Amino acid sequence: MQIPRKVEHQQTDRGTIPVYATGVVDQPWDSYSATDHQVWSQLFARQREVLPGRACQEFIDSQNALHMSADAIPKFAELNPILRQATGWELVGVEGLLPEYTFFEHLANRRFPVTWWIRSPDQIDYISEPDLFHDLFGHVPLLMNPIFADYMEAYGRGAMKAHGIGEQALLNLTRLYWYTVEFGLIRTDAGLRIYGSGIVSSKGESIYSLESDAPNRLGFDLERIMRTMYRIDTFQQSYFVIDSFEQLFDATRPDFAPIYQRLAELEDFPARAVRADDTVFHEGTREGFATDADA
Ligand code: HBI
Ligand code: FE
Repeated sequence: MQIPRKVEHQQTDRGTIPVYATGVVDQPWDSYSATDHQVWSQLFARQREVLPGRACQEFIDSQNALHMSADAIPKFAELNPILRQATGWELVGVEGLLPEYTFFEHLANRRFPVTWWIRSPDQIDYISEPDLFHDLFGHVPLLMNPIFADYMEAYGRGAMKAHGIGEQALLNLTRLYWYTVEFGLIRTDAGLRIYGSGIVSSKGESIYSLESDAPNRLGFDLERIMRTMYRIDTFQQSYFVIDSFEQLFDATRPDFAPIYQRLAELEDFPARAVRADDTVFHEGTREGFATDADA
């Protein structure tokens, strides 16, 4: 099998320049080095240490149902039959970040793009783009949950339409993805839990998102989220909390066009804002457990 390209952002002295891939590739599982498997194993074990009691139970159960383990990088060909059986989703290998429309089109067809390469040991604690660990460990498990799986397809369909409407509509939807799929929290009888992929694939943010008193934790509100900016280079300054995956899926039912029109006339909110009509959760338990997000 030909080994696909490793398409990464370019690091220049003027910062990171994104480089996009578009094709679908087979996972070159036999080409993974011992170091690749070791990076997976170390990240998997570290996250599975901090997530029980922090990640929602559906996430943990789904990862187990996919037989993911610290032993080795999972094989897409072994995950796909389980995933297809559960919700009709499947993984497709990609070389790196996809152009937005390409990405949305995959989601709309129940295909999740998973980067085939894994970060190098010196990127263990942070990598600016989605690698195999972020995608496979973080995004794939919840695709086993039927309601969340429906939400992801509905999101993809909505995002494809937003792409045709214009920049502001697309920005509104990208924020929705960011504050739910990537950095969402969910209420449970036992308290707030994590379901966002960007959080579950980061040890620091798995702890910070639930326990620090620095960030806001606000009740899910579609239009509030669509108006809220975000930063990609620090822990989140605000998290949005859903009551259930049903609530998330129901939010995608209405036609978004009138919402985009209304929001286009209104100002955006900084990531740190708390508004008078926000529902605020007071769950942070570690006083002053801040990070550079407060810098
Ligand atoms: N490409 N491979 C890949 N993975 C992503 O998560 C991704 C992408 N392209 C665009 C994109 N995400 C964003 O549009 C979404 O996060 C909204
Ligand atoms: Fe992601």
